[in-house]
Amino acid sequence: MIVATRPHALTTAPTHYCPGCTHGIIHRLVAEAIDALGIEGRTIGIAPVGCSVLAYNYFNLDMTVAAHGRAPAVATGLKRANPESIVFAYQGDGDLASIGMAEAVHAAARNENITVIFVNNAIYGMTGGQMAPTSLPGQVTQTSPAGRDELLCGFPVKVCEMLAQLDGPEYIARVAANSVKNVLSAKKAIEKAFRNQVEGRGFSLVEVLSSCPTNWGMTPGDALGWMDSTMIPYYPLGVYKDRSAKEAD
Ligand SMILES: Cc1ncc(C[n+]2csc(CCOP(=O)(O)OP(=O)(O)O)c2C)c(N)n1
Ligand code: SF4
Repeated sequence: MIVATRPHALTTAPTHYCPGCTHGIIHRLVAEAIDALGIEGRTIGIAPVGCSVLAYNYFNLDMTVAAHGRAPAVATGLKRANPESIVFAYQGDGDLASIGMAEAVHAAARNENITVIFVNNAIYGMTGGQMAPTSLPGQVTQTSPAGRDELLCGFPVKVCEMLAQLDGPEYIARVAANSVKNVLSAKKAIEKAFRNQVEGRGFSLVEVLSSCPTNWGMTPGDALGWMDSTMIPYYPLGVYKDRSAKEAD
């Protein structure tokens, strides 16, 4: 009996991700959503800068790449020019919440009919572990060796809480990729974010809390535990905005 198989929307290429990195799980969840909705033939993905820049090698889809942070702007153009296509941006927290903040906020405010998968690992992974806008208070990074000092560096940006204040977006949710239970919830949220686009409902963003054991300086197991003990309490999981649920009330 087959209990699990590779989603068709993933290629067979071995990934370059570090052991214990949850980018791979998140790729799988995106591919499973695309398989489930039967949209592989019309889906276009946008790879970011950051560790997932090679996502175009792993998705069995039409893929393109955007300059740092610009994926929601590229997605807007692709979707408006090809309304039948299903367009998603896959972005890290350095990419989306730092240099790309304006693009993300305005795409949400415009309620562009696109899907954004926002992978928050609280650090700049690819470039060697610098502090990100999402690094936690007190978090040790290469550029905050004594821990993030909010008086000096400001407070972390809570993207879901911020975007949910806008009238524009259809669906904003935060999930995590650190346990079986959380991965199953993440799967549902990601599928909903794609289904919303198929149904023409508008902008959907799923923030997925993700691990970076390499730059956090932890074993893969400890990294998943740190997400439970420290990251999730600061970034509570849940649905922050869901217009379809409101309509059903
Ligand atoms: C305009 C610009 N500035 C800076 C960089 C360097 N850069 C590449 S990846 C990256 C950090 C990416 O971090 P994140 O988006 O959190 O993704 P992760 O690698 O953690 O998955 C930076 C600063 C760049 N490529 N382009
Ligand atoms: S550096 Fe961090 S985010 Fe990048 S692949 Fe390794 S564990 Fe994943």
